[in-house]
Amino acid sequence: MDAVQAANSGHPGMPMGMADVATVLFGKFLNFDPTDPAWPDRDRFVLSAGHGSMLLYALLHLTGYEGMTLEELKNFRQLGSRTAGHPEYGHAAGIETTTGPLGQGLANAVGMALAERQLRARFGADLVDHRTYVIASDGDLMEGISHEASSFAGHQRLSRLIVLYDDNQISIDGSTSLAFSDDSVARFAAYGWNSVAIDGHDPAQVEQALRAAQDSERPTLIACRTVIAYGAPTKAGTAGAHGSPLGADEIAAARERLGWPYPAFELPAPVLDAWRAIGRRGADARASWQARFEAQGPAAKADFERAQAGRLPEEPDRILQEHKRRLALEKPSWATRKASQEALQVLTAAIPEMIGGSADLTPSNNTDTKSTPELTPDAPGGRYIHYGVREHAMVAAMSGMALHRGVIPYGGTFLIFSDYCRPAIRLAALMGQRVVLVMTHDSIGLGEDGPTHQPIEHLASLRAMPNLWVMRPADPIETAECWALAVARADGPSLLALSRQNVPTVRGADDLNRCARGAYVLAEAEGRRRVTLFATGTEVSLALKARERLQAFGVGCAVVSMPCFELFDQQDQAYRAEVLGPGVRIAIEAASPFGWSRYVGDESNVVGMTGFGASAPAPKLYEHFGITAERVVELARRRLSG
Ligand SMILES: Cc1ncc(C[n+]2csc(CCOP(=O)(O)OP(=O)(O)O)c2C)c(N)n1
Repeated sequence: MDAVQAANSGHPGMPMGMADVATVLFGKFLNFDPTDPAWPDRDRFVLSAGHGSMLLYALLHLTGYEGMTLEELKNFRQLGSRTAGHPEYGHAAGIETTTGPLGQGLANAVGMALAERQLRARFGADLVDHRTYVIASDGDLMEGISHEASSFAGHQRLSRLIVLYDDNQISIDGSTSLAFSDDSVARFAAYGWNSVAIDGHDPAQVEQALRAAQDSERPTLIACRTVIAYGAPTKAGTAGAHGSPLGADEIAAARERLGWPYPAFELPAPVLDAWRAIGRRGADARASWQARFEAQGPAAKADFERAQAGRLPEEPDRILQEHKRRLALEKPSWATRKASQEALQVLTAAIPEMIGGSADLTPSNNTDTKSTPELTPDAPGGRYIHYGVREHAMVAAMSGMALHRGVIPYGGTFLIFSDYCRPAIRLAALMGQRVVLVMTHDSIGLGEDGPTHQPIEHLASLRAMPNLWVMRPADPIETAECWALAVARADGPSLLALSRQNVPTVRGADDLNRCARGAYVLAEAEGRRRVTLFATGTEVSLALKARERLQAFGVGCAVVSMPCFELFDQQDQAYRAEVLGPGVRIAIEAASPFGWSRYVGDESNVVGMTGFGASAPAPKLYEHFGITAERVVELARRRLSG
């Protein structure tokens, strides 16, 4: 309450209401060591009710995390402090994830618990034997993603997942009864969870419930009935304590009521000593883990360390080199989704950390391979996850898996359904996590399923997201290259937009990863370059056709394949100028022209889609919407003469 008051902003209610629960959890259960916050076998703690961040900062300070000084607590929510409003991953040691948008943390935790179990099966319980704890609030449970994530966790029987639900019956608008009358305990029981209700202010009940959770064969929900802003004389139990400072008078009265005579930010030695002792509690566990680790054979040790560090057994470009050479010889006409599966066959065989999955579109996304057997409760070491029709939880769980370390998650759905998981994609980008999204059926080219399934603005809107690589490869070779880039990328998510319809192989043999620069001249002009055609994905072969015709008219025309705007924008000025070239520039992409103007000047220079698609076979749709070589040629000639 003092830190929130000092910041004159923040949420005092939840930290005060859940302090009792957190004390039991940190004091008696959570396995952690502040001197080694990244110890791989630590228990994970996710504060899904991220607005209550001051609770976490206080706990990190009390238990002795080096960077979390009293100064940081005094600078809560200030520029440059470690104590951001919502605890973002990477801001301070001891913070496992960010959970600004309610429900995300809970779904991240599901991924962490899944990663833990997969790694336990792979490396053995000597090295991997921890739990994932979550504090979640009413808001977390109201959000739709909590259903997807918890239903999935129940199905997967993630028994090491333990959620402490802050059942304080208050949210921002007032009593939760305004909008929420679920029986949450029954709801989670119906998901197949071990689900109980307790008094969150009774430490004995908290301890007993946590004890029972340790042995459960199911995930556990402990609904902790608490009072928001416990101890504040007039604001406790009210929405007024949720998200505003309590005020000086209320704080003084709360001190009196709680029998806390010390001034703000002063911690009496016996209290601090007791907490620091809690912080030291995990040192022995970590030391015995270290001893078990040292006792492993050299190969197992190296493998474990490599997986934890996110280092690959070999550069993906090298892993795929032979595959690319073969493609260049055979020149298959595959859909890029099929090309993706072929690249995945090679990658997943070589990289045991890769864990695939799909939100119930496996036969469409082509995300399974010979090396990825199903991951189920009975086959926990599997490498393929049937996420069910749960796109949002899938991507959030993948972020949790990536944050856990040790696995590299990829997962598929249709590109159109990026709308259903966009918040989780955004957090993967914000947190810089290696998550690979396999998004097939990437344009009107999907055909008969029609406009509800045809992405239009999706590429543009995803390209607008910072730190997300949106890649739309043109052919099997580019698809392999984009996969290599996505898997090698350790500091952020990548999205592969892949086609349902076949495309010819347009690239030749090349040991270089040409997609790495985002765009490159695929076919240079014969004679002076007067026109440059820019295209991505399935429209690259169309651009090549248009180029042939223009060249036949004697117009020097180059085709630039542009699989990734983000990577191209990072290139130096000279390279960009060389690729962009002189003269007329036209872009071709069966999607919204939004965003292309920075390369081709004006959206009227884009052959694309301006409205929604339609239901018909793909070739008919391309013709109907005028995405044809003829139209490109016509536009180029108009621009040349204008
Ligand atoms: C997706 C999302 N929507 C809205 C918000 C804004 N918000 C923050 S906390 C909160 C609800 C607060 O109620 P509860 O979760 O019960 O927390 P408590 O009041 O108990 O602290 C809301 C709507 C948010 N953080 N994320």
